[in-house]
Amino acid sequence: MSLIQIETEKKIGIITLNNSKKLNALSAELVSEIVEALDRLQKEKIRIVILRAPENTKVWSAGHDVKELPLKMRDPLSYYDSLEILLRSVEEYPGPVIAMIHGSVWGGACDLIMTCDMVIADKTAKFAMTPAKLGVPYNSTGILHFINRLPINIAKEMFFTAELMDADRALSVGIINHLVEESELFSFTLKLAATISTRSHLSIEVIKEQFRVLSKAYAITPSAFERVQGLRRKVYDSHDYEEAITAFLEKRPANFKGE
Ligand code: KFV
Repeated sequence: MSLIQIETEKKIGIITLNNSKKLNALSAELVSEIVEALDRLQKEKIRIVILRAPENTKVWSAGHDVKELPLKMRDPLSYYDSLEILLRSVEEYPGPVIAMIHGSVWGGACDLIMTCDMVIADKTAKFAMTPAKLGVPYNSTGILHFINRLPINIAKEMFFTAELMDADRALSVGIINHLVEESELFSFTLKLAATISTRSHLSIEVIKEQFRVLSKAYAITPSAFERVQGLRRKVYDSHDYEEAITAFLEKRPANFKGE
């Protein structure tokens, strides 16, 4: 059975994450369905996509499937990790991908909505960036998504506290483009997408690509890159990483030692 639903309405693609039993955790299986859906919509020349969860869901997505993170000694967020594949596929979609948010958004799902081109949400929306709860050394492209979107002090607060940020604050710091009534969430998002669909697809496709290329135009030296990878490795080789993943699986708080 499929973990997502795909519809098209007035040449707008709508992908609904539909695995509420697993709180839409971004498992390799769910991710591959989303990536395939994006490929299919692209082939059908659908120029705008809305990414949503079912109505009345409490959790939009619980983020990376923690049960699929390596337990130890391996980079949990390397280039071919399913989350990374999904983020690139959203970034490279040749038209806007709009995140429509009702409910809470956790960890990798928070990175996903930061990677979407726009975010429309209602008051139930909440956002938490949780790697420090799970001892995860976040990856550099992921950090960059936040640097590009938020003031650095706000991004740091999200990463350091791993607390949920409510919809009003998320609007004021710029995570959300529009905060709308729950009853109007879908109609508002669809109307925004419909407006965009009257503009030049070609122009929008190229402008999106320009934003993507330019927002990544940070050159670092090979040794700086290797240093960052080395620092990250210290984290995923640590007691704390193994302890935090084990603690999640055992449903208990992690006991961090700082090593
Ligand atoms: N991965 C795998 N399983 C998950 C999960 C996740 N991210 N989140 C929840 N589950 C499982 C959970 O273990 C339980 O399984 C079921 O979903 C319902 O969760 O086998 P079980 O016992 O049925 P509950 O009971 O925790 O649900 P609830 O009390 O309603 O709480 C919901 C929520 C979202 C507050 C809680 O499940 C939660 O805190 N989940 C973890 C959220 C999170 O920290 N996500 C970040 C994952 S790490 C990540 O994305 C990245 C990239 N990173 O770097 O850290």
